[in-house]
Amino acid sequence: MYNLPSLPYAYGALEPYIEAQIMELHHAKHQQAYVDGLNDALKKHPELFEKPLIDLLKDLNAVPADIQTAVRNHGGGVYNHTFFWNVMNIKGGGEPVGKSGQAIVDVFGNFEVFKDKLSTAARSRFGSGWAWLSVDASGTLVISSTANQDNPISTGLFPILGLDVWEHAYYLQYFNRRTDYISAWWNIVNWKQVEENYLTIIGE
Ligand code: MN3
Repeated sequence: MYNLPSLPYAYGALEPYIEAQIMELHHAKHQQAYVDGLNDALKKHPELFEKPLIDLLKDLNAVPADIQTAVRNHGGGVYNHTFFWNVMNIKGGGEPVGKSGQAIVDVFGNFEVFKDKLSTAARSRFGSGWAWLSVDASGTLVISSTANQDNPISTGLFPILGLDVWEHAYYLQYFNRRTDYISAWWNIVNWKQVEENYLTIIGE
């Protein structure tokens, strides 16, 4: 059975950029609901509890048809949120570091261009979803966005940074102003974690 993973910091740790109340609801209620939904689905095929969640998401077609949508939505919700908590830190912000920082400059020209492109992907995601920076099969960085709780891993990409643009992630503080939330979020991007994610994926 899956349990709610603990948040790597206190609910108020990302203030003033993300208020404690949002973080508490987002973690204790929303992510918990995804955990519960995933457990309910996997109970029908308990052998799948043995498989790492990321492996289920990598190959959703291999998941039994009767729970495929539930694993996609709830499993994605569990995985994405744990990923999201880790790519944020109040000591973050500024510019990307290390090899991933260099790769961002190499692929996008400079940090400002990259920031603008990822922000646009986040802003223009219609309805609920995510914006991502991923490594593709050739090792190149790509920006994308997904609907709902879909993760790029299901389409052969390996995410190193992700931004939740569901209204539950910002509405209590930013109301309808998703753009303001996105701008604020750049102040708490944990570039050290992005670098760790990148090095793991490229095998260094
Ligand atoms: Mn969320």
